[in-house]
Amino acid sequence: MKHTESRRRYDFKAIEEKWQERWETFGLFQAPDVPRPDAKFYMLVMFAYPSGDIHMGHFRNYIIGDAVARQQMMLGKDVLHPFGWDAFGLPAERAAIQRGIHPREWTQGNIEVSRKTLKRAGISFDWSREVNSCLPDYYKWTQWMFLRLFEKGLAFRKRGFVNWCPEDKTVLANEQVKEGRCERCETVIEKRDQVQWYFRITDYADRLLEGLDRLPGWPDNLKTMQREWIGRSQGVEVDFIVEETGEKLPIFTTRPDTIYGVTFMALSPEAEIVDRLNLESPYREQVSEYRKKAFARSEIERTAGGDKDGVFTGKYAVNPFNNERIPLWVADYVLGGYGTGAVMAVPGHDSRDFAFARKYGLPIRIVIHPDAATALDPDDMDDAFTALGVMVRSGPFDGKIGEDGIEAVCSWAEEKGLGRRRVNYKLKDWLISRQRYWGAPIPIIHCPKCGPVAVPDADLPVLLPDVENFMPAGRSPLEDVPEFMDVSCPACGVAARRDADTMDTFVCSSWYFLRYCDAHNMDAPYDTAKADAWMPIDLYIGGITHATGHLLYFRFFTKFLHDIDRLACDEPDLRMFNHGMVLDAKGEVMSKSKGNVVSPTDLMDERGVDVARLAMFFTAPSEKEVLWSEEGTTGVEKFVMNKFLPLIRSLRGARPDLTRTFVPEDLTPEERAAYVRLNQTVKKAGESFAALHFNTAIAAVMELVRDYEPSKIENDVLNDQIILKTVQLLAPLAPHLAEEMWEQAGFTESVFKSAWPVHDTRAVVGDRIAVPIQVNGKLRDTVEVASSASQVEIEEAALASPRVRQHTDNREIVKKIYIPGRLLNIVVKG
Ligand code: ANZ
Ligand code: ZN
Repeated sequence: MKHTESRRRYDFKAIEEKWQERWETFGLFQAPDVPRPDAKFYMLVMFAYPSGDIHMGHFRNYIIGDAVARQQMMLGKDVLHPFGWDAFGLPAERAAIQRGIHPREWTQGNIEVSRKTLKRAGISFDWSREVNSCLPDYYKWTQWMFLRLFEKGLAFRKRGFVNWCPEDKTVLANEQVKEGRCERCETVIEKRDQVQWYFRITDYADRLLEGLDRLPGWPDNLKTMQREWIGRSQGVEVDFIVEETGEKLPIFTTRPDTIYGVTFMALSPEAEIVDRLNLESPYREQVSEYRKKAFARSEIERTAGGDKDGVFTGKYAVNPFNNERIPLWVADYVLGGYGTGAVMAVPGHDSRDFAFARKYGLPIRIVIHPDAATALDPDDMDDAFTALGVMVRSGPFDGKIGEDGIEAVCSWAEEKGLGRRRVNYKLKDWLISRQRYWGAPIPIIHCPKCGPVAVPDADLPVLLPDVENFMPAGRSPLEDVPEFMDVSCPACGVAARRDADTMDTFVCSSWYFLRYCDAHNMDAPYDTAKADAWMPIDLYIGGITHATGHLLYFRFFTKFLHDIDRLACDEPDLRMFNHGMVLDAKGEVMSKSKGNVVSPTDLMDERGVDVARLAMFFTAPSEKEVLWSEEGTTGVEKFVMNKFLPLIRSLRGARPDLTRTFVPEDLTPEERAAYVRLNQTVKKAGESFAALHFNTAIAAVMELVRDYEPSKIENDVLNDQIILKTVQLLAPLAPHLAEEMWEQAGFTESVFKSAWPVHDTRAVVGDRIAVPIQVNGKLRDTVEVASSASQVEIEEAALASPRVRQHTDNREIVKKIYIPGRLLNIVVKG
């Protein structure tokens, strides 16, 4: 009962509406066209699939970005904090099909609902820059991007085995296949041989790798995932020779030092050379049977541990190093899309080859010994010896060790024309065409005379026609729309057909962050000067699920646009933050498909936006998962009602002086303690915000407020500072309440125009002080020492700091200048 009463004490609805209206009227979140140099902050959150109203997971993601954006405003930055809709693509289309309405209608409806909820939550988005990827004024430029890539040969068509989702009836990029299943509907993927459009992201593989080394603000696990996905591996291609036909059969190996240990070769079922081996009965039938079976298996099944199988072809090839006859097998542990799709099998030194050889009774030959003193016997082994070692039974290479052996074999292969050094990547070119309706049409016209011809820029956008039937049918529904399909060739004028496919939505999301910089440009995707002024992104918040998809693609686009002089930076984002998931009370990830979503709207209706926000922030640091339960809100709500809001009544109405600092002599011992406490809290909150650990900022402020006793503080300025700085520190987290209190305190401008509190470094931390340490006049670190510490002790503490030592080690210290309690400057020579 008491609870309900206390809740009535503040009319959150009225306060929220009042401030949201004012923010809008004053354009508080409207970013300038071009920010002041050195004072910009680009705060980006991943834009949303409009697949329904937003749920707790989105809510959490967006309030984190909001807190950062608002704090950056208080830090004096010009902030760009935009939002938009990733409106094309499978999820929207699938949901629309389930409900039997047009994807456009369904998408638009969801956008309206979600936008309202986000506004309701008080997120400081600059709505004047809202983008929507399914509108022609946006996808016109997605098509423009395609054409620029096409001009440079980076958008191209090729035939090959592609991932096919039988449920969605479309091809998928490698990045959209998770453990052999469609990422969206979890159907097992099939392989189909088809002509599709690709972006040549592999041309950028090395730069995408190298760039990671220049991204200290990216989490290590994310960088590792990208490195492994790109999967650079250095080796050599050696040409084996097919015995009967003399055809070259190149293999890729990272272990050329084992080449004298080859006892069979394994070809992937996809390898075209199998068709040219002139197989004889019964091998022909067996191989054909086996290949059919293999095509039906997913890549994950083929490469997982466990039984490896294959079939003998009845044919042989020759090892060019020793002219040995090597039997040719087809085995599906060899993948069609990697290296040359053929492997020289060395059972003695490769585990998969070892298992295969044991199964089919093929010889195992040891050609590497762990060291000169230890010999291996295949009969005693139950797995291959895979480490580097000493080459044996390897002709002229006997005795070569490890990397030297590898180098020697590579050089020999190149000198004798038997092969060439090669770098391979796991990364594949990005398959971007989709046989689906709901996407940006590919701006290409197929002419019987000229081949694929680009739609001229002046004819963009190629509008997506309204169709009755958008059901996926294994080919693009656009093929059945003659008004769309039948055109004349832009180059020669003869009757031609449009490309019927649409682009993967990940193409739309590869450049949206640039459109935000100049969202209404009618003549270009964005103005380069404006984009250069805002880019790179200072902080990007989104899910780790995009690690090897979107987060690679947007780096690729950035590098490409940099290369064609459309962008100065070549990495889009300085700092990446992957927020934790929101789980339901049972520990399951909240998601629409699981039907366990909790709506933030209900919570906001019941307890107010700011309590909802504070409760979410308070549960966990931003990178951690959150087990959401509404009970957690009660404690925060009590704090707001009983402690935070009433603070304003203790203001003394002294002329607010927030920058005034105090020296101990100004204050009574009790005040001194309170002053220290205040500054500790300010410092702690600043650090917590930097780490996006808003839970600890809230905890620190709660303690400050709990221990605040107005009766012990005579100094009016100090008293008011404690209250007003508390309001400021919580402002980015509970913005409506903070504004209201700030106004009640007599300020006429928004609290977000006030300066974020800075702590007084001289203020004691308990009985400790923080002393800034300079080397040659440059600030290198701050050390904490007892306030009574002597100069010698402070010097010792300074020289123990690794950040200071970086600048003093191996240099002569010529003098130390100490201003008691304020500063130590170490002067070095050399
Ligand atoms: C002979 C050999 C001997 C190998 C040995 C390894 C150890 P990464 O590092 O992933 O690039 N390989 C080559 N193409 C393949 C394909 N299409 N499908 C499956 N396996 C393939 O691995 C390169 C190694 O994987 C190559 O080196 C090859 O086996 C195999 F003691 O060649 B190795
Ligand atoms: Zn033509």
